[in-house]
Amino acid sequence: MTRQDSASDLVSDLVGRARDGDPRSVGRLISMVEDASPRLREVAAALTPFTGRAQVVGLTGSPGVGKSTSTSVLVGALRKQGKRVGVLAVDPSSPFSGGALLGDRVRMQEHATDNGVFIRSMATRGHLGGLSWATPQALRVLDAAGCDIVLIETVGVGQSEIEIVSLADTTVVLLAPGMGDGIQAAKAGILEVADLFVVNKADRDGADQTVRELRYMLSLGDRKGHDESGWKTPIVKTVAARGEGVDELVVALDEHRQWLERSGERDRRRQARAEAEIEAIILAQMRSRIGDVRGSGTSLPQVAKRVVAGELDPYSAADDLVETVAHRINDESGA
Ligand SMILES: Nc1nc2c(ncn2[C@@H]2O[C@H](COP(=O)(O)OP(=O)(O)OP(=O)(O)O)[C@@H](O)[C@H]2O)c(=O)[nH]1
Ligand SMILES: [Mg+2]
Repeated sequence: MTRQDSASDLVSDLVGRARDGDPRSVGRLISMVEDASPRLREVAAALTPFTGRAQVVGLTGSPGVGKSTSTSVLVGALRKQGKRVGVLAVDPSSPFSGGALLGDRVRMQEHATDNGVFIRSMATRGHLGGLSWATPQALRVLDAAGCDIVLIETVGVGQSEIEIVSLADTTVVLLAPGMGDGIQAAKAGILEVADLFVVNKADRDGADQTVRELRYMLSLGDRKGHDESGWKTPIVKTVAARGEGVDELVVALDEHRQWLERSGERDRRRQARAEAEIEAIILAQMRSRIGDVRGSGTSLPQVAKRVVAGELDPYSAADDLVETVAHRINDESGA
């Protein structure tokens, strides 16, 4: 047996065991994609036939709004229905969350021994290739492992969160009363991406006020792909800390899943997701090859010299280099 054979056996073995629900195999596969293992391509190829089943749900909102608490009670409610659940907690790069992750782990402890739940945190910092690249791969692992639903928790309302949220079939935006969240959300464009709002901490004063503000803002917005295709963004009030409103949230998530299928919106979103993913892979490949092009004795210094000498314009020079890069990628994938 060649080394190549035993490597592919390992991957298909892992995929097989992950599909049987073995948490260690799921963990190893996610590590392989996270670390950009040399077998990444093989892993992706082995997983692909088993993907496309899971409903991917993104939960986002300001720090401390109750995402982890909500995720945890959601997991409990979904497990009661016999669903297999994956959780990706995206470790935020924001300094706010210093101790939060530990808290999350403690909270998630009650699910840690449950074989129908896979929980994984992913770091945004110092990540090879960046999170936008690793998260879809990790999602694919959980999807292939037979998760009916995968919850992705991300902090904040910034650009990178919106990026991650764009991986989801269903995007849940959490707000809490009195945090000025509504206005912030509108500013960050999060109103447009939300399929469902949760006003958590409804045990506090001002929850109804937040719901009203939100309704008002939703009524103003021209929200593409939502209203016109028949989805009316629900607002669910919860007290996640006491598990209140979670059943309503589960119902709303399921209604959105059904609507996605019925309206064709799910396929549209997944198409867009796949396009973005392929694009990201291409760009990453190009970028690494540009590194080669920059090396001494390669084409960049040479063409730059010709630009300086006035023999070549920089656009033509760039065209030449892009062609060189493309050739190298071709050669490599053909090899
Ligand atoms: N009063 C009240 N407190 C809550 C509720 N839900 C969560 N909390 C509390 O709010 C705090 C933050 O909750 P988390 O679930 O960690 O919030 P998070 O959004 O995951 O926080 P980060 O991950 O740090 O952004 C914790 O102390 C929770 O116990 C609720 O419904 N009511
Ligand atoms: Mg959290």
